[in-house]
Amino acid sequence: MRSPESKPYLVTRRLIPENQESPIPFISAAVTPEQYFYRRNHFPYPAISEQSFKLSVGGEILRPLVFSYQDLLRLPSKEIMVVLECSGNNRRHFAPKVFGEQWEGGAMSQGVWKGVAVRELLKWTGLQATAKEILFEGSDYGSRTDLEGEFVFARSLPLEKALHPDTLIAYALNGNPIPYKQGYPLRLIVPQWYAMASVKWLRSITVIRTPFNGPFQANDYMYYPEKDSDAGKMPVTTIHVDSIIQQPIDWSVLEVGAHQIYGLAWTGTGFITKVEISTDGGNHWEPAAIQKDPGNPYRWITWTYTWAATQKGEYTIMSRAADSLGFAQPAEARWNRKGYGYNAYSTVRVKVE
Ligand SMILES: Nc1nc2c(c(=O)[nH]1)N[C@H]1C(S)=C(S)[C@@H](COP(=O)(O)O)O[C@H]1N2
Ligand SMILES: [Mo]
Repeated sequence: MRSPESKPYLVTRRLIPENQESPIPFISAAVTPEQYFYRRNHFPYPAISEQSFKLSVGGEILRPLVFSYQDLLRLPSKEIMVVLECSGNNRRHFAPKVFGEQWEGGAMSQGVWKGVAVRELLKWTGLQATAKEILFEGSDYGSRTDLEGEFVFARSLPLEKALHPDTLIAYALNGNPIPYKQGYPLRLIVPQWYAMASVKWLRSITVIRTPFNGPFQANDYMYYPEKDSDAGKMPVTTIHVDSIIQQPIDWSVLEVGAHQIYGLAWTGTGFITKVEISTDGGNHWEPAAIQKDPGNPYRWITWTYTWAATQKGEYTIMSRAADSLGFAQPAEARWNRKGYGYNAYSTVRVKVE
């Protein structure tokens, strides 16, 4: 284990645009400190101007409106602790290998977001009966390697999810304005969905009557189960039940004796009901003690297990979680061409000597 004085930092996958992981094994707080919050960007950071403090709402509504930052601060608000997880988290572990950022387990962070429910805004604008989806556009843009032209980062939500009382236009994180890299000044927050849905630097909301097919929706963030064809493609939506072993870290050397194995578990479907640990490569499983009544199902919970390591040797430790809707982590994740939704057992190898 690292000495307490050593300071971990983000794990760099790419610098332009910036893609860096949170040092998850060393994150002990429920709220990820700003300097350790993971960063996932498709484009260079957008410039912030006066325009960034205005949010326009248009499309299939009754009264098009522009809300200023100040307007939003005056509307009824909510504060929710939410885990944001990139759908490419742990992509690195897919076999056969897939293209894309080779994330390990740190494309994930947690914080308390404060803002106004989308449905609260729409009370002011009204909604036409033709409304099918709501489109959320960011302020960042750029080119892609697979398509001609320039694109803005934009995504839509089905009406039910957009109108869920916990789908927020956030203006604060952990009691402060949202950090620039996390979407300042306004960000959509979509609890329970992988974080591509939580559009940063939000500039406009458009209610639409036909399915949105921008590239971050129709090309990316689709599960393609086949290697050579698009057959069976399905949109990436809710977070798959998952857990991670924070300590011991992979390839640790431990002394004979008792050790705490601990980590996190989370899900986008219901809440965590069980975490189990194996210290023999998945043959036998024992329940871990899980954090009870975390208060909300959108955050991760912590768990811990006391391991009596009485024998010298090499061990493969695994964790697996299950949730209240009956989902459980599989031994092997479902392979898909773009490498989304990985949630197989978390594994670390240690040596006891
Ligand atoms: N405007 C905008 N919003 C965005 C993205 C982006 O590139 N641009 N990336 C998305 C993806 S894929 C993820 S995983 C999260 C990352 O959020 P973070 O950088 O605050 O950790 O933001 C989402 N929202
Ligand atoms: Mo992501």
